[in-house]
Amino acid sequence: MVDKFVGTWKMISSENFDDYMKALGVGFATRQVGNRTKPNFVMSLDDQGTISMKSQSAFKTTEVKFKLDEPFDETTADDRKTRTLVSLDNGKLIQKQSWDGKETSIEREIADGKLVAKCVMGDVVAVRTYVKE
Ligand code: DKA
Repeated sequence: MVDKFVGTWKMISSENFDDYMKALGVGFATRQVGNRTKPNFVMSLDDQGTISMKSQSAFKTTEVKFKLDEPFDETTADDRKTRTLVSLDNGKLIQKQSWDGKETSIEREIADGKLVAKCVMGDVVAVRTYVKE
């Protein structure tokens, strides 16, 4: 089921990301870089069921390795230290990050051959779209 997400994806659009970063508490300087950066999202899956998700850019490369439904510690690109859980729900890959009593989710789905990442923090939603390289 996660196979459809595997590959290298290049970001082509990003909507409302500045507001999403503000809602996360990201400072001005990092937001400026975050708004300018067009990362690649690289996902792989090994035969033990371990998933690797990388966000690669000139600004920063981050990688997490995990199994579905098994919580793990993550350090995000903006340096939050989160407890993270990734699960599959109706074909969507849902990444939930919790830190300091807050929670955000990144819901990824494949729509029309594109990978769409919906980033939700409270009532703020950003949508980032990727195409396969
Ligand atoms: C995505 O495009 C979602 C990325 C979420 C990053 C949140 C913090 C970034 C701060 C520079 O896959």
